Amino acid sequence: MAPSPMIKTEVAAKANGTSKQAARKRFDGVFETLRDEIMADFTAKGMPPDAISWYKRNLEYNTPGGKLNRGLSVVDTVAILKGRELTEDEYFKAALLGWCVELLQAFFLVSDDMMDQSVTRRGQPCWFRVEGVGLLAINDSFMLESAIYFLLKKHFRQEAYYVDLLDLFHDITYLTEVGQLLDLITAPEDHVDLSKFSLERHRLIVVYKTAYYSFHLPVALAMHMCGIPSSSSPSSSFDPYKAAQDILIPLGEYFQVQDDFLDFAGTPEQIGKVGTDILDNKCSWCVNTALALASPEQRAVLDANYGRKDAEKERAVKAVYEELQIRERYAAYEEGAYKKIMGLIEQIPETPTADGSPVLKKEVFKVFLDKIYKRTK
Ligand code: DMA
Ligand code: MG
Ligand code: MG
Ligand code: MG
Repeated sequence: MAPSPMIKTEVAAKANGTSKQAARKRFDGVFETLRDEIMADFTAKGMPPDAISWYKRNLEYNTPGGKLNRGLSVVDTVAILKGRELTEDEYFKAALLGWCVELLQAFFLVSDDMMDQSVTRRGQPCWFRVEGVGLLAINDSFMLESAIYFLLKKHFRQEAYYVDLLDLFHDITYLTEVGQLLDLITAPEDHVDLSKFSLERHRLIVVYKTAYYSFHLPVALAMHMCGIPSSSSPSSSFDPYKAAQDILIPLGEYFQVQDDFLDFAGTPEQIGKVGTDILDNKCSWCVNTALALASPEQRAVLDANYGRKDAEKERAVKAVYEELQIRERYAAYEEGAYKKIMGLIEQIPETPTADGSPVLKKEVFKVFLDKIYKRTK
């Protein structure tokens, strides 16, 4: 008997799952090599055993263990741009850049969890909450950041594009810090003022705090590694980095709206963290959408209960969200965002260059979009 289409799809999904697992395992293997390199250098500086085990634990607790979407996307993008399987050396270099993105993220997350007073991250206590860590986590976050520049120097110092990699990490770190600033000053802990919120303000925050480092950075790193020039030819005004950014920023905005929605609607088992946005007075997509729709009575409930560090008040806000059908609004937003981004991707030119150097490909962005579309974690 021929297998039903349903079973075929399940088989395909399983095969896909297995290859995803294999890709992750290979990528994890590179982390171990890089961690050993970082630790060998640290040890060679004459560090004592307690310092060695501290740094190692910091790296291991905070760097792997996430979804690794950002890191793996560097590898995927390099493979798509080259249009063939990567050599062992190319794979290692792409994965190394991927782990540098993950280290940058680890640096941001350790500090973000302290500033947001979060409880769990990736299904375990936030690093600063671990017994004996506390405020030392501030310095630990700096050391995660420094590991990026150690690795880049060790492996890319001789490449013509080394300075482009440094510029990218520096520029994007700054933009992300700007985003964290906007996020935090829009949501002061001791003063709730919902009139400061708007979807415009929200867009600005998420573009800076998430989109640049999560979406633009991995793709731009891969493009540099593949030798894509910043202008396709001296006579052309087409800049592939700008073209990529014009898609990746809206994509990142959509991703952070998902993060905001899941903070409200996801279970801790799903998302690996406990949502704190309502308690923390965050300028989240959910509250902005609710504010735009609320009746005067609902607005009064939001004003009296939002950002108050009180579980009962958090429940009152969530009840207003349900009344306003935030889940349905989100589903509609998601469909709209998907269509809009697909439209942008279709406009990317794929004209071959005269010298045969790699060009931007639509596939890079389609893979990204498919990875996050309808995500639940
Ligand atoms: C995190 O934003 C931003 C950075 C730069 C780490 P967030 O506080 O919404 O993230 P999370 O919900 O994961 O704490
Ligand atoms: Mg946070
Ligand atoms: Mg935050
Ligand atoms: Mg969040």
